[in-house]
Amino acid sequence: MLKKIIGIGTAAALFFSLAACAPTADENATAGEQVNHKIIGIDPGSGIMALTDKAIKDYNLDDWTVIKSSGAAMTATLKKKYDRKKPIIITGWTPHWMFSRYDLKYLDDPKKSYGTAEQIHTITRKGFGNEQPNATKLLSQFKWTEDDMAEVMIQVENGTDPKKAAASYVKKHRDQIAEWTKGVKKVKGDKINLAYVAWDSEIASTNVVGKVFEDLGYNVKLTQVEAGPMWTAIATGSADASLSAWLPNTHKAYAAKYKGKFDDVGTSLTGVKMGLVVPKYMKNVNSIEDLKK
Ligand code: PBE
Repeated sequence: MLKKIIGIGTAAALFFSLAACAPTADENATAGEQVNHKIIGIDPGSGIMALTDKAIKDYNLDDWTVIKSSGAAMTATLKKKYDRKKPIIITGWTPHWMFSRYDLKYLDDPKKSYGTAEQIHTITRKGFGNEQPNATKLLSQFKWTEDDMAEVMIQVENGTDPKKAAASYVKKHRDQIAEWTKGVKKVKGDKINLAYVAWDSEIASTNVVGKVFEDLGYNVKLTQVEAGPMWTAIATGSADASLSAWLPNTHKAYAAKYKGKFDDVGTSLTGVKMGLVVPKYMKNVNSIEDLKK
């Protein structure tokens, strides 16, 4: 009788130790096995999704799938996984607040699928520069750094309304705003329509520049659209300007499609980056090459 009880106990112990082993065995799995060969992507029209499809071809990652979602859904999934130290691979870009909130790393991209030097450009519809040289002056003088943008992005991520975060940035950086508005005159209700995509980086820039325009007396409209419609809006003239153009790589296809139908009036941020991103606790993967294993 006693032996039987011990027997059951042993079986139960074995069962539980096997169950406890499962995550350990998981740690020895390849990154592909750990995440079911799935990359958590963002909105399908974004450049990073097109570049990720290209990376899948460049690296022969035939058995991988890129999940379409949105910037917000992707960061929500990242939070869920990160909090439990679970494996995850996302499409990521810098500047983004996620790099200050979490310990993340870019996977090396030896084949340069995601390009090399990239900048955020300001574009306007054709003819806007002649019609509204004053507004265009501000648009082309708008320049800031990754740290500047992060100030706004982190506030928004912490729950501050983007308009309020932008206003507090403008209040705090008077010298910088003086540079952007050098030679720009005050107006009385001139209209400007800025089209943007709801990526955290562009929510920040568009709200800040919108606030500066407002303080100059402009009647500002911020129009939130998807990436494709954003480019179409500028090309067809239904929006005046956008601060959301990532060039030369990310939005290459859009810029080619609408060649001659928009004006590139300046670069607001340089040294931006894009690629596949994982938490640093995923020690078994450092390069996109490793995803083939
Ligand atoms: N992004 C952020 C955009 C540009 C800005 C990298 C998500 C894109 O992929 O189109």
